[in-house]
Amino acid sequence: MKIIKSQYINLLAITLLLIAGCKDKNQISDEAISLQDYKKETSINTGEDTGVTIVSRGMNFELPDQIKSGWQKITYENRSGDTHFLVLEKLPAGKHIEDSEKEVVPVFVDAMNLINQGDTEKGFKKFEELPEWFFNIKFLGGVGLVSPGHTAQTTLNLEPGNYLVECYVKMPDGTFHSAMGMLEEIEVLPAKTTTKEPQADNIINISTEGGIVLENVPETGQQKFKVNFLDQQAYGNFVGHDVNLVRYQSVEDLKALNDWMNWVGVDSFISPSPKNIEFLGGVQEMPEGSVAYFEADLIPGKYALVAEIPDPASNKMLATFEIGMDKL
Ligand SMILES: [Cu+2]
Repeated sequence: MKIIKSQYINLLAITLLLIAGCKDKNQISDEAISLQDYKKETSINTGEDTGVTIVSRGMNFELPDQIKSGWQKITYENRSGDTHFLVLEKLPAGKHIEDSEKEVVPVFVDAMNLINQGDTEKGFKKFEELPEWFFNIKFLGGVGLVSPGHTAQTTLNLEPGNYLVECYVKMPDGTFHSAMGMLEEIEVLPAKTTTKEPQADNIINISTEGGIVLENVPETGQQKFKVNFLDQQAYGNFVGHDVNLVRYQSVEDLKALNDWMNWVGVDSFISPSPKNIEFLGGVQEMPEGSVAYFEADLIPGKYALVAEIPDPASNKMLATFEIGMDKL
């Protein structure tokens, strides 16, 4: 097996390694108990018409074990003090989070230890021990970045399967949130919802060449955005482009935002996120040809649509717009 079979390898390398060695079961026992209770209460919430709600109160996701496939409106309530997102990573058939922990995580722990010790070559060679199925994980959307105290809605047409649900924003010391408990599994059932594809007020096209293009200026109030993934590719941070809606105050804020969006950067993609930046959701990366929707309640102000890639501005993936400024 070649070392680099997937452009996602390094991202997954780091994100999956985190599971190991980091979760102190004693420390999180109280949280784990309450999460279990929550799951009991919500396991019947499979998202029929009303959609599914996922909540973070700390470094966690409270979510049902199973949801229906088809069009699903995911409401993500970030009740924690940190910025998060959630990306859905479809596992190959028959694979579960336990398989990742058993077959993938140890490889990454060993590899990253070697890399951290300065033996980069040996470290990367370690990745050859990854199981074949690891390279068949698919990123199929999710909710964009959401600032503390905000709730965001994203609607996806989900295909059945088992998914990892992950946030890999970083702690101030560089530890990924997935290592702190923000990695879960959810099963998308063959049974479909009766939910119809949403109608959008605004169209966003995203592509490698064109960047992020907003076809019209949104109005104030509750707005629905349709995101068309015209193509997809991996960037210098090993992930593909996505769309995140941001409210900001000044041009200086945009510079900080542009620097922050690259998780590979030592000082970037760390919560708390830059001041004066409010993340309002969006759609995580999806394959070429995919379509997804997100909603936001827009008040008069300055907004940007930004992708989670290195230097989004130079890739035409930091698009700004203003609404209702005359009403301020
Ligand atoms: Cu997070």
